[in-house]
Amino acid sequence: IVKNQQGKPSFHLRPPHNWINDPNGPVYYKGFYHLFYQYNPKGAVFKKPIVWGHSVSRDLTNWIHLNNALVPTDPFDINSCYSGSTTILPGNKPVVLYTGLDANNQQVQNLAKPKNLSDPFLKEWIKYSGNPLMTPPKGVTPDNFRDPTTAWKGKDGNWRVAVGGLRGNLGVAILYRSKDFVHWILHDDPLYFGMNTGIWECPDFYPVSVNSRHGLDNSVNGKNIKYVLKASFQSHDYYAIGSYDSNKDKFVPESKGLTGSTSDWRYDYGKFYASKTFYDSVKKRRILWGWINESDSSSDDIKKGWAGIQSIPRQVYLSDAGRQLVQWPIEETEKLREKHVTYSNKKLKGKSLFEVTGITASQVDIQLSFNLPKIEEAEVFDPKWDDPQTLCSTKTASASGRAGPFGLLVMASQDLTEQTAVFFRVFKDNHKFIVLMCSDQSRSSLREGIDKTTYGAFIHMDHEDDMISLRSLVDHSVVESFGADGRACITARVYPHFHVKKEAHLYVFNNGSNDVVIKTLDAWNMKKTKGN
Ligand code: DQQ
Repeated sequence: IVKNQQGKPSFHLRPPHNWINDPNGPVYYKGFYHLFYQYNPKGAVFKKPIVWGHSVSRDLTNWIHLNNALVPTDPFDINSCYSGSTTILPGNKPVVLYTGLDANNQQVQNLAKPKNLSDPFLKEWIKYSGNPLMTPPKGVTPDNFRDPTTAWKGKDGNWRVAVGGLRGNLGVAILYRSKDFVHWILHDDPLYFGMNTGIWECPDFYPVSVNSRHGLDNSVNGKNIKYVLKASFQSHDYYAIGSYDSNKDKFVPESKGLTGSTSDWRYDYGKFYASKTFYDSVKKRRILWGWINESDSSSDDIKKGWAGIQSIPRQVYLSDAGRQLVQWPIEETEKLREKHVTYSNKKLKGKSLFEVTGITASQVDIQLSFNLPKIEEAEVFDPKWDDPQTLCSTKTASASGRAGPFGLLVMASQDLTEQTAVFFRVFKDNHKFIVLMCSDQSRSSLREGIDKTTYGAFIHMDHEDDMISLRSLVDHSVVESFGADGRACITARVYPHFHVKKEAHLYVFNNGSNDVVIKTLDAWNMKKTKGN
């Protein structure tokens, strides 16, 4: 039997054919979750005109693919409908702000409303006749002005929205204000900016609760709230945590800014771009979606007839210490689990490997917690190591250390000639520990012409943490990994050759000299979802 030869996902969202990229306008409305996305209806490559594809779901896991929601029709968007966001206006009325490529290929911001608010599918959209609402302001070139955020209401009752852009050498979140959602006035200063980052695409700005995992509506006011500003640039989604000065309409980061350096926070240290959050009022949580692009070549994609995946939706909230965000696959993901295997208190001796059998390793959710009995023997961290990705590329899964590497080999062939290693290595740093989390794709496929870059992230552990957890969602060609309960995430794309005809294997390994204890291991087969 030829199994899933194209690496097509079974429980990640994407339409049956063609190219997709950024998630757009996620929203919950009358019983359905909506996700729109950048879509080329004519092929598996990025090519204008781009439209808004549209899928709906009751549970964020099974999807119905609908007709395109926004397609180029008017001078203000005739060359493409680029990214944008939904805002729910008072009276539960969703509206969309999106970027149009106008007749001169200039980037402008447009408004669209549902034709029929009694249709929970929101199938038809009407573009406002007065579009565009915003054109590139002074100092911003016509091709550097795009991707409006969800709007939020200030204390004065007026709306605010941020649009991504480039002004001189500054990546900017350009701020506008409006009383009526139609007339928008440019604010002199941006909400925030970054120096020499290049254009900021797909900004996202939202409040997070300091003392709860519950999400907050974008327009919330009150105490115990911090703000997150995310911008997409240089192929990554960077975020900062800070406060929002609503009088000056400025974001003030509390420590790290948005500079594009290896010390900035990232949602994901692998493939994950142009992401967007929305507030789910039903379950009172904030959900993050990101675009995961292919790592094979464009001619491979044309052969496959599809390219691009939306990530598993992730709940986002502030970590206990409040310094960073934590991400975790939404709880609905657990409903897809079927066949289960489990182990506990299993010792993994130095330089050993064991296979997790009894599940379908190409479609699995696996969760483990590791404990290191002699953690004080870990090697000392060298402060010169500032780039975890580089460190993972030199300290690979086969380079033995004392406390690690240990972790998973996913999408592995039986003879291990093809394997993707997701693993940890622990270092001592004064009285604390630094964990290096890696996803090593260098041996993921015998095929050539695939981007096999290794990814890495640092996780700072407190002395009390004597356990480190790892969860990986493996779905044929996509591996989404969550380290230390979601404090570092790495998403990778893999295209093993063996997968065409044979089943994948899953292993746990310890290549360090010291023993590691698997406190718990749970692995489940994942169901194929509707829409796949
Ligand atoms: N993708 C869209 C733009 C956005 C970019 C075009 C980010 O609106 O800036 O498909 O991936």
